[in-house]
Amino acid sequence: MNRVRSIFLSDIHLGTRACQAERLLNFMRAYEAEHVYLLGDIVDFWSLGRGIYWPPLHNTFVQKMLKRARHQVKVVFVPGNHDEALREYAGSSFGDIQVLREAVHTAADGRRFLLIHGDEFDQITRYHRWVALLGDMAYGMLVRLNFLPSWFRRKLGVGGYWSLADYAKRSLKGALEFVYGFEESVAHHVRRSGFDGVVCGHIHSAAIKDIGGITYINCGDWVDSCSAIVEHPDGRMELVRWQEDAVAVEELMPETPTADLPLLAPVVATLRRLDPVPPGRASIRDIADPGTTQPQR
Ligand SMILES: [Mn+2]
Repeated sequence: MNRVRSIFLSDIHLGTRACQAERLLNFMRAYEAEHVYLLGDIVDFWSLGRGIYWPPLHNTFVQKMLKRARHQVKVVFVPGNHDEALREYAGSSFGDIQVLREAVHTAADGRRFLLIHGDEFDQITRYHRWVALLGDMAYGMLVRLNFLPSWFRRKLGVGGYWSLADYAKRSLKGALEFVYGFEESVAHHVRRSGFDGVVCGHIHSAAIKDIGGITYINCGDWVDSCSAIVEHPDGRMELVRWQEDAVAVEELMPETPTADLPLLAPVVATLRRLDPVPPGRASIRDIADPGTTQPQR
């Protein structure tokens, strides 16, 4: 058992099949802390809205959090965009879990951190919510169902070769630009607000780095990278990548979804126009079943 001062988690996406609840529970078993911060997208209501998926392990995580909160651990929950329905409960609490729109954490070394989910700094989810929602479904479809691209190309009468691998490679540059832009705008905001640093989530890209004198920290996610931030008793922050073997999977599938949303939106629109699909094929509504969707940011 590792004793740390704080644990920071985000983007767990309970309620989706992609959520790595078992690994998360193993991680939580290994760490004891005075503070636990849940920084958004803990429960994926977007996915649950398309159908309920709630296995026992997801329930176990919630129960464990409530139990820790009852036993003198300060548990704070800052809702994200996938659990934004809970933002209206900011200021109240679930059991002993405090719900806040944003929080401030003073580290053992005196540094003051702003704690947010971060979607307000994502230009796409902020200004084009419908694109984000459609992209959320489209991403899952494209990742899981390889037959789709060739199928809709055939329907459209467009020739040529299209592969997911090419698509992922082409979008990698866009993904990097997206991550960079997000980190910069978060750091800019935090600097102006007078904090020493920020702990956030949302983009599923874990990091601890200095951006122009600001300590930028991102918790990552529990969908594929399985990462968390811990604060040691002396205030030192550490990025924990739980089970390094997950890295290979990350490399296969770059974390690009939000950056690709403008590209995916017409795809979804096209698929919708073509629905109902030929007999024997799943309809778009079946395809969008939460069981087959990869949650994103
Ligand atoms: Mn998010």
